[in-house]
Amino acid sequence: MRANLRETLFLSGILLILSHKTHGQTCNGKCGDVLEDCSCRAACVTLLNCCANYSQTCFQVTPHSSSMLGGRALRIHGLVLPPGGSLTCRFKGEIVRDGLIDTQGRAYCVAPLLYETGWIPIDVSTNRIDFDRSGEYLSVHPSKADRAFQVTLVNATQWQYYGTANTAGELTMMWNSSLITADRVNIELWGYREVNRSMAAGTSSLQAELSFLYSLGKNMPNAGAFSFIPEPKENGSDWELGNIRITASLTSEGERDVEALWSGGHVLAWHLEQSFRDNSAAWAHNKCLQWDALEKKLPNFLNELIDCPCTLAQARADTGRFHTDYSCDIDRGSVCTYHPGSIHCVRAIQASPVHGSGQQCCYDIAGNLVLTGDSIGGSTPDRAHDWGSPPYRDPPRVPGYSHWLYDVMSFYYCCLWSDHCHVYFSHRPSSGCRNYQPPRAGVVLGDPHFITFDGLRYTFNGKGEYYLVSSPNRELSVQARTEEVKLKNGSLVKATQLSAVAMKEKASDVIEVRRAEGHLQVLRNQKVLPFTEQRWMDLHGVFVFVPSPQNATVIFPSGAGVEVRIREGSMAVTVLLPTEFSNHTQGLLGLMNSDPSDDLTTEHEEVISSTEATLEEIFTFGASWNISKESSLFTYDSKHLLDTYHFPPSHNPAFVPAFSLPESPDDPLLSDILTLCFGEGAEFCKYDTLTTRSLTMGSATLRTYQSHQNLMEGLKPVVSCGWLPTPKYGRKNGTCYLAGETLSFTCNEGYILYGSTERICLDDGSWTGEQPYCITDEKVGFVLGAIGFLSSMVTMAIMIKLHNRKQERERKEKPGQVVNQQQAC
Ligand SMILES: *[C@@H]1O[C@H](CO)[C@@H](O)[C@H](O)[C@H]1NC(C)=O
Ligand SMILES: *[C@@H]1O[C@H](CO)[C@@H](O)[C@H](O)[C@H]1NC(C)=O
Ligand SMILES: *[C@@H]1O[C@H](CO)[C@@H](O)[C@H](O)[C@H]1NC(C)=O
Ligand SMILES: *[C@@H]1O[C@H](CO)[C@@H](O)[C@H](O)[C@H]1NC(C)=O
Ligand SMILES: *[C@@H]1O[C@H](CO)[C@@H](O)[C@H](O)[C@H]1NC(C)=O
Ligand SMILES: *[C@@H]1O[C@H](CO)[C@@H](O)[C@H](O)[C@H]1NC(C)=O
Ligand SMILES: *[C@@H]1O[C@H](CO)[C@@H](O)[C@H](O)[C@H]1NC(C)=O
Ligand SMILES: *[C@@H]1O[C@H](CO)[C@@H](O)[C@H](O)[C@H]1NC(C)=O
Ligand SMILES: *[C@@H]1O[C@H](CO)[C@@H](O)[C@H](O)[C@H]1NC(C)=O
Ligand SMILES: *[C@@H]1O[C@H](CO)[C@@H](O)[C@H](O)[C@H]1NC(C)=O
Ligand SMILES: [Ca+2]
Repeated sequence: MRANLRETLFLSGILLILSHKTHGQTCNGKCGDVLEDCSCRAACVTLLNCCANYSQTCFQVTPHSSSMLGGRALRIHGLVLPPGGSLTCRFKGEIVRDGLIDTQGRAYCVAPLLYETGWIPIDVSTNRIDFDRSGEYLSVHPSKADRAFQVTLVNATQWQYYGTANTAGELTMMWNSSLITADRVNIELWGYREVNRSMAAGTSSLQAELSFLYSLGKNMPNAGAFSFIPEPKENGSDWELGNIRITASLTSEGERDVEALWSGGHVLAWHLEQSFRDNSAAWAHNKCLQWDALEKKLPNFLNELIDCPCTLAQARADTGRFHTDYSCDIDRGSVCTYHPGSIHCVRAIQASPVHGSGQQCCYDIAGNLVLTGDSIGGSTPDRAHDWGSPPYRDPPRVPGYSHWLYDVMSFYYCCLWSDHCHVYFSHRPSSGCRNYQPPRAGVVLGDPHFITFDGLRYTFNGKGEYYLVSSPNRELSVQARTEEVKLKNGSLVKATQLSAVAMKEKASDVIEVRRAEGHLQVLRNQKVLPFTEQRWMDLHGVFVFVPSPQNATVIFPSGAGVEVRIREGSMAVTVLLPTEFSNHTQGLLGLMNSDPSDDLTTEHEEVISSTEATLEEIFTFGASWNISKESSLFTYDSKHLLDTYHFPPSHNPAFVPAFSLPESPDDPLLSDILTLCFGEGAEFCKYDTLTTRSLTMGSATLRTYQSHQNLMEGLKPVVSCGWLPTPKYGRKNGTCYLAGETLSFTCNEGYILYGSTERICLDDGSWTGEQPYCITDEKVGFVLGAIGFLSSMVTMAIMIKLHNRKQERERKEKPGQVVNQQQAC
């Protein structure tokens, strides 16, 4: 806040004297800060108040991202050095490495090997002493790094199964030889493991370690391809997971943090010991049993996980908590190698708080959750979240690798190299969806129309900056800025539209998404983020996903998600909040409590009746939610923004909108409006067409409204009665466990069914009937013969009762949700 205030004072000063001269203070060690009389923030460039050597001191790098494995040379802008000059790079203030200078004097730092993702600070020195320049680069999950820089393992199946029955021969890898500026290269194997390191005071903790193991080839031609016949290695299973690395041959074997290309992480089947090659199934089974024993000792992480959405529609709509699992993505043709029978999978975005575990949810073509109880393609939870989790670095939170170690290796042991998948599934059962509650959504669209979390619709045309959602209790704030609508011919209208949203949760980075020339611009802590190399960013206390210049999703640890879209230049914002926010929201999107009547509660806690509110009263309500200057999360990086939003009151009292639109019968637009705007949302469409005098805008509003309706449709709660097993020696018809569904059961020939042949899932979340059992004629006969008819029937009845009671108890612990609507499977 101090810096903000100082900036304000300073900015007022600078604008008064219109001084554009540079200032004496330097940005050494201060990049991103605002100083007494000048600024070292990126915004200083447009505000013309940069400190003297800002552009030399605070540098950008190209490329701006690298796999967390490192090896990529990052060019430092604004720095040219004499050949033979000195260049030292320091990452995160602790990893010091020599930089590179090319023949033209351009300076580079090579991204180091890290076990974390996110923006990594770089300081640079040209005299080995003063690190007086700084910048940052984005370290990304290895599987999200630029594929062009990867060593490709040709025929992945052959690599994965090498040494198992019928898989042998030569292995081949390929790379783009022009990315290594050398005629000859070294090809190395690196292995990953997590080792127990003792710490101070007798404690110990696991540490991630990616280490050089041995070279597959030294001084080989940089031909872009390399083939070899792998040898089994003694004690190969000390390192079962790893990567290939290719470097220029001049670098010494295993030298760290040099320019290099890496392959993807993979299971090192081809490097395992002779006993694996002799009988891989037996070897794998043994490993699977060892893993089984280990899992039984490790803490239970399953009860910490969030339940999966019941339907594909819910999973795709709940973007604040679930995100596409790219290994099974309907938008990329549903190639689901590990999940046969599924067409789309999502992962819970946040790792679970204590264990850093992950949830995965896969859906079949009918949109139903696929469960491991029914199918090998079922959704499986992960002890370690594939994407890692803050603060990363320490197992099991290392992105990618921890997951491979805890969840993927064992899948190879139990499911792929041997036939004991039931062991794997016993520790990684699919989640049901009985405890899943869809989030609530509120939206702002068009010339701004609001639909609150409880579904109240209204239009508020204030000009200024307002709280869309404020939740003091959960420390979430989402602020919105509106600006006057400008017609094509340049004249302004007495109506406004959304132009930016800024948000923050707890101590997270501040994220702003704003309109810039028809697309979206995303800022993190007052600086524009580039999305040219990466669509996803792990930031501090927040994730940002920008799949296109028209769409951005901001995701907070609480599960709150903010979707920003731009269509025909018109911005819309959807805020999704999990039900934990109930009773804890205020602002323009209302008090979320399933009661629309109190949504027009002003900042002064005055409730305006939503049924009788006049447009003027709604305007007063909206104005009351103007933000306080101290709490503003916006970036004011132009004179226009300073003059329009920073200096004047947050709610501009001089701007009075037209409260009603003249819908005159001789308006030439009228007949087109009547054809365009019909059905639900027609009123928004009409309003916006008339205010903007543009059918395109009206149509954009209508489409955005329809998208919101589709979202609400997808988010409708559904009732699940929970999974029912297939009776042993029998069959179950159906794999959908939602209200209204019927499951039928039959027994194999020679068996008799006890219990219900049909069970129906009721709206209250319970199944009708009794769980069926299949029992042989002989067994019945044998039991009868041995103990006598009566007592055996009693025994059996008791057994069935006990079993049912146990199931009943489990179900009671996981009650079904409130019935709202049924979803056909
Ligand atoms: C910035 O200016 C200060 C003082 O003029 C100087 O000491 C420092 O070396 C400069 N830094 C760079 C990167 O040019
Ligand atoms: C991949 O390797 C497997 C096993 O060696 C082999 O059967 C298959 O033909 C190979 N596929 C290709 C495309 O080379
Ligand atoms: C190899 O990399 C160079 C330099 O980046 C690039 O121009 C070329 O297109 C790449 N070739 C292939 C086959 O990807
Ligand atoms: C690490 O060491 C500690 C104490 O030495 C031990 O209790 C713990 O089980 C070890 N963890 C692993 C994964 O080996
Ligand atoms: C393999 O492991 C055994 C027992 O741990 C050890 O004695 C031997 O030196 C190891 N061999 C190699 C090549 O690491
Ligand atoms: C712009 O167009 C609107 C309606 O189409 C009209 O009312 C207004 O006068 C025009 N303004 C200018 C400056 O031409
Ligand atoms: C962007 O948003 C639009 C409008 O909601 C949607 O139709 C489109 O699929 C989104 N695109 C991406 C890449 O998410
Ligand atoms: C919200 O508050 C109301 C009244 O105080 C209370 O009845 C209701 O149970 C609360 N809902 C939740 C989800 O906390
Ligand atoms: C703006 O917000 C303040 C509280 O932050 C409130 O006192 C003031 O009345 C609001 N302005 C208007 C015009 O409602
Ligand atoms: C399973 O149920 C479906 C519809 O409920 C029915 O059409 C089908 O015949 C049943 N299959 C068997 C094997 O009973
Ligand atoms: Ca309400």
